[in-house]
Amino acid sequence: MFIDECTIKVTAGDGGRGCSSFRREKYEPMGGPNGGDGGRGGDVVLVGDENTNNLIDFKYKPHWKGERGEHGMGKDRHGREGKAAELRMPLGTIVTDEATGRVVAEVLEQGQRIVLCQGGNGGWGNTHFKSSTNRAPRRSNPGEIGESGTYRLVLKSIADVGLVGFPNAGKSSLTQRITRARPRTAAYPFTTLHPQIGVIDYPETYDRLLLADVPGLIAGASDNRGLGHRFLRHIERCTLLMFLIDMAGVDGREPGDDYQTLLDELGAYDAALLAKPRVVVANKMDLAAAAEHLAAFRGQHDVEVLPISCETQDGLTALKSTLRMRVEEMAAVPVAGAGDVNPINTDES
Ligand SMILES: Nc1nc2c(ncn2[C@@H]2O[C@H](COP(=O)(O)OP(=O)(O)OP(=O)(O)O)[C@@H](O)[C@H]2O)c(=O)[nH]1
Ligand SMILES: [Mg+2]
Repeated sequence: MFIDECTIKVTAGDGGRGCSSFRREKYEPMGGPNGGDGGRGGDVVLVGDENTNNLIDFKYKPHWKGERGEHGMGKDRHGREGKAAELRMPLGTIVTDEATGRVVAEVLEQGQRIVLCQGGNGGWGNTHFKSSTNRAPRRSNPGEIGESGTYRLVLKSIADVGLVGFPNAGKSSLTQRITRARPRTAAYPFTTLHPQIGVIDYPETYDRLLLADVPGLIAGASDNRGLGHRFLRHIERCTLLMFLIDMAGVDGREPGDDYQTLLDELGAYDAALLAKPRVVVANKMDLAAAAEHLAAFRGQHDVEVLPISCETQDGLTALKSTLRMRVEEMAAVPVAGAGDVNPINTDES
């Protein structure tokens, strides 16, 4: 199952208690205070993990706790620090504090560590309280309580190129052809039920692009027809959108209408998607009807169209280099929408 939103409850560990004790040895009367400090409680830490693209772990295990710090002990022994709770999150996870409704963190990079809740400090042992006037303090501090909270997680996958198209247009076939991902393909609509990310390799230059294969869109998706359009969040952060059109009209629709419908549905979800640069790709050019449809399409829409066939693999090399060129062009321009999310601990109201 694919989960891209859920709520978690986390609690960092409390600090350990400070200890109150006195040195006791044979022939050593009046030994001084020697109570150790409590250990710090374990933090709750988010760790970016590129090997997962799913929040399912958190759906089924919504409670996470940092370990309590160990209590201080006699003979000046300090308590051990509590172990942190490490939550391995897919890249692209946005974390909102339910109490304030504010975004507190965004996991973007492999290995990135974000402390979501801090463990409590350990309490002081009674050695800290000795002074010239009180040489036998009995006072020690309790540990601090660890921070806690309820957080909403929303995954918006990170990819350079997002695929947009009707069911059966060949999105997954194309993903199979140009990446190492192996999404299922079949001759019926809605084969793909959740987003999958594939890597397009450019061995000559060691470059790579991430491609997001998402479920198909249909007319009325914004009114929840088909799979709805909620999954479009997974292309929100793409630099470039690739519109894949079944140019042979295998399912009996007009390719030109398909393109318009896709634009309408994207706009209904979020107009910002229409502002993104796009590449229009005509698939299934190996089929007989395709050439004629392509000519008609070019008459209808004033966009550049790249003809390909996933079947014969024609045009795929050209497509790959176009994608790279367009993404690189955009890398020079600041991406709209990037930086909307504040990293943790920034102060702005
Ligand atoms: N003739 C021909 N058939 C193709 C081509 N590309 C894909 N197909 C076929 O079209 C059908 C649908 O392909 P998929 O890749 O599953 O389509 P999809 O867009 O991922 O579909 P959903 O996941 O259902 O949204 C499959 O039967 C493919 O074999 C092509 O270039 N030529
Ligand atoms: Mg598919």
